Amino acid sequence: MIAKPYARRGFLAGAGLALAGPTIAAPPPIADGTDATSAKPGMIIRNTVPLNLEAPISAFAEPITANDKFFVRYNLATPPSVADLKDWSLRIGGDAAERPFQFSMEDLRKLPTREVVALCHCAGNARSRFNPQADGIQWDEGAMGCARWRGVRLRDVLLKTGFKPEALEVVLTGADSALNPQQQAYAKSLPIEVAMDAGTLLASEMNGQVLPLVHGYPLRLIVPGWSATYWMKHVTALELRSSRFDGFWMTTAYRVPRGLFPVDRAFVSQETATTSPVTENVLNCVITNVRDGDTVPLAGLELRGVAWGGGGVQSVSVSLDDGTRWRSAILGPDIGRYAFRTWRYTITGVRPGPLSVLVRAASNDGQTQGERVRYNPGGYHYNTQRKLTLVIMA
Ligand SMILES: Nc1nc2c(c(=O)[nH]1)N[C@H]1C(S)=C(S)[C@@H](COP(=O)(O)O)O[C@H]1N2
Ligand SMILES: [Mo]
Repeated sequence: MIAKPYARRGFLAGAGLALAGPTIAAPPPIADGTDATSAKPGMIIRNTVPLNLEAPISAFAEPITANDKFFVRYNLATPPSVADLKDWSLRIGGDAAERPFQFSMEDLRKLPTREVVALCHCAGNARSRFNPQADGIQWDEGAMGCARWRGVRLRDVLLKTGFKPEALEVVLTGADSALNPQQQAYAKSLPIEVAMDAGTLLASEMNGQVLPLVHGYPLRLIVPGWSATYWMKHVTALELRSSRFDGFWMTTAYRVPRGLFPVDRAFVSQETATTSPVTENVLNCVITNVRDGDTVPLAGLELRGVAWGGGGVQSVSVSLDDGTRWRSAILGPDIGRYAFRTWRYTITGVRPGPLSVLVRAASNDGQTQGERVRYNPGGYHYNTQRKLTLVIMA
């Protein structure tokens, strides 16, 4: 397949409305993009081109992940620079749009703002735990972060443009470009109902700061509860379509065997007989204060971590006898259904020597993390209950 970059097609090519956008506040220095790796000390460098930085597990000691400890994921080689974005605008069109429109940052500022605390979770997080090895970046558990996002509702933007009853999907395109001309621009579609959901935002702030460059300056999509693959950074175009979008990043990448990961709301127009698109984040948890094989003192021994997904965390439990008995961990405050939920568990009544620990979460929608690894070739949605061995010192 010779893939045409999506951004060169259709209405985008002809959008000549060159509105001189007002100046957009500059992003904070960690985001100037010139030296992103050194500007985020302590990150695990998985790749430099494209830039892929993983957070150390200690970044999740708090339920909100700091901007300078927030993972960075790019699919394409060349993310835009601040200079590339100086004439930024958001163009809206497509066959199902009532009237094509071009928003400047000033136009967007006239819309009411909303805030949401939500987890940005790469569907390939913890991919390195699949055996046999799955294709893609071999993330450990740090390709995620939970932030407070502020912006406008995508819904309000779409209502301004208006759309026809046959609108089926909204395609979002980012400003980054590929090195290889055969590679398609990064574009993802959403079902119109998800695009119109009151929780779906176009965010320009992250944790009270102007959105950092590497996190999508000046505007990125937030889809609470859905995989970060949809959270388009540097979003420059929205296309309202009456038909299924068949770009590479929808039909080839980010797909899982049909039925392997049941979801609450299927993305019906993107289903095939054999595969489904990755959509909702699955129920999951991690342990953040100890790693497998750590030697730890017996006195005051506590496990801590975060859990998420499955429409909200109901409980987290720990087993110290390979799954025979489970005891409840103490949950931290509920800061939002799509946010991290912190948990902790005090270990008592154990002896010095090796100790096997299992942790699993249960969700409001009735799921419990299982022992079985749901292997899939793309290495998505790793969510097996967590297991580690500690060496207890007297
Ligand atoms: N423009 C653009 N947006 C993008 C991507 C990208 O490559 N380009 N990658 C997506 C993927 S796969 C992930 S996991 C998240 C990562 O967001 P972050 O870098 O802010 O952590 O961005 C998403 N949005
Ligand atoms: Mo991702």
